[in-house]
Amino acid sequence: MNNRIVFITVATAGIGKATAHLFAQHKCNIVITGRREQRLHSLADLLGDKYGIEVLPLTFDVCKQTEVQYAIENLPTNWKNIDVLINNAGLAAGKDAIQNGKRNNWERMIDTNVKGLLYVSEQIISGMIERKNGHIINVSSTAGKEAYPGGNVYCASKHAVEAITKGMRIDLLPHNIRVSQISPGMVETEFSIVRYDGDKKAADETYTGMQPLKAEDVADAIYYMASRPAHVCVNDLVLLPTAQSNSTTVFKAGHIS
Ligand code: 8X3
Repeated sequence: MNNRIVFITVATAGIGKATAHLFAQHKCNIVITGRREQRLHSLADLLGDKYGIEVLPLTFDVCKQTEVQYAIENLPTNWKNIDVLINNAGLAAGKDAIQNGKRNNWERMIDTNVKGLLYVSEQIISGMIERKNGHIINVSSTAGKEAYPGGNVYCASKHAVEAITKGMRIDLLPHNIRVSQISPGMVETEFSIVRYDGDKKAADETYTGMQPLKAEDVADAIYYMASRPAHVCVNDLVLLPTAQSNSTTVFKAGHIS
């Protein structure tokens, strides 16, 4: 993977950050994006110093199409040939039953998980087509496989990611572009803190009594997909903690819940 250019959306925390570290360790040059400029620049400095690679921090919100387009159209020439795009930006907001759901939460999830992924991909796919080379890795979820109580719109957004992944793979087939997806189950990151709007107690309870995946476990699987030989495409990698068999069946504190 030496000297490959890897573009990771929202690398300031969680899976994105762990993935940035792992690809940097493998001597890739990394574009990291996010909205939190200070965190992004600190991470860029850290990765560059620690691994001796080039890092380009790009501050934009994936939900804002014009910001996405401006940032990617104006990439410095030596950063334009992106080899791997990792569409990591995504969130869950709320876990209310559909009848109690908040419209603002629905919009945030659809804007980030679906529209954001499309806005970024659109800007990067054209160059990959010209070069007849590229790999897109979409971070989906087990929520893209099945619905669960209170998951409604989050699950819908991840089902959309799964459909977009499959569609991309069909449409980009003649252009030698690999399209992969990773579908993790429970991963302990800021995910649940965001989902429960900062309620740390509710977030902690999600994982109490069981061992969830770590961001590094998911990064490891993403790196595995990206580092296969060019003729191999891992279409989908479903990764769950040993203590979870599907979205609704988890072995917690000695009981199935
Ligand atoms: C994260 C997994 O089970 O919280 O996407 O939906 S879950």
